[in-house]
Amino acid sequence: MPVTLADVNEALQAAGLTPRGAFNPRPEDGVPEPAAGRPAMTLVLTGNAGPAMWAAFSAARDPAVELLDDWSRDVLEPLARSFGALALFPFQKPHLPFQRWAQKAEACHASPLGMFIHPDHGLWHGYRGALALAERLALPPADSRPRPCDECPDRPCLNTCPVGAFRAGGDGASYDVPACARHLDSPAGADCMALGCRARRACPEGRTARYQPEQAGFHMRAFLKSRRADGSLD
Ligand code: B12
Ligand code: SF4
Ligand code: SF4
Repeated sequence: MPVTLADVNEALQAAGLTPRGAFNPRPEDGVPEPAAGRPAMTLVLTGNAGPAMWAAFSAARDPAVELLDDWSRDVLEPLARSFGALALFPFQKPHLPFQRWAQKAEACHASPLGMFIHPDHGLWHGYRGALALAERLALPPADSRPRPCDECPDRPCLNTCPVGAFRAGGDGASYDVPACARHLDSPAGADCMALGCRARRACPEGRTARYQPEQAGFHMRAFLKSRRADGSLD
């Protein structure tokens, strides 16, 4: 029986991951070949939107000491092999253009913060990996819902950061990473550290998809740790 998108999505969900759309790539999309001489004909994205991924990760691993990236690799690599696919990750280097791919796979759009916004999940979603298949799977029509930011004249996300880390007109390129990291590393940053980025929380979209404090704190600690490691706090 040929593989279908429903088969792949079912396996992802069983592993605690949320299917995040799929598309049939072109060479300019830069999707690595699943096997030598066999170009990727389908890319299936996966990640988190809603509580499923955090529930699966925190049940399988101790979030106080274990890395989400390690769990993602351990879950996705065998799953990819079972479909003859290549597993790709947002954290692998050189960085793969996951956000460009997301725009082709789902109704995802760049927000003024750089993070992508989705009509259902707002800013509260992410990517844990993708499966590149040499087979061309039949896909549903693209979801062409518009960017929520176009109907948001006040743009509260841009004036809520206590250190003004995001500038109007930004596309992520104007995100002042050192200012953000220094704030998070100070007592005044306790609110962002415990509940997640205040600018992200100001967005009215996808409120029900907001990360719970346990997950929000986990991501913020991982972010601050990585900033310490790359010298952003020096
Ligand atoms: C490098 C990186 C960062 C860097 C630098 C960003 C920069 N200014 O360049 C730093 C470390 C600062 C960063 C921070 C964060 N990031 Co980041 N980051 C990445 C990473 C690994 C690579 C981006 C890249 O260079 N891609 C290569 C280019 C060629 O791909 P692209 O798709 O064409 O590039 C797009 C992005 O670079 C985007 N972009 C540009 N600048 C920025 C800045 C920010 C903050 C973001 C989120 C995106 C963004 O615009 C490009 C055009 O579409 C991606 C994963 C990935 N592989 O894409 C995650 C990713 C973009 N980050 C993500 C997130 C969630 C964050 C954080 C919110 C982490 C957190 N706390 O949870 C923080 C923001 C801190 C905060 N205030 O909360 C998510 C975004 C999910 C979404 N909803 O869109 C991604 C996709 C990772 C994931 N696993 O889902 N990030
Ligand atoms: S607050 Fe408005 S402009 Fe900012 S991300 Fe949310 S919908 Fe977009
Ligand atoms: S985490 Fe806090 S300091 Fe950093 S950008 Fe978001 S609101 Fe600003």
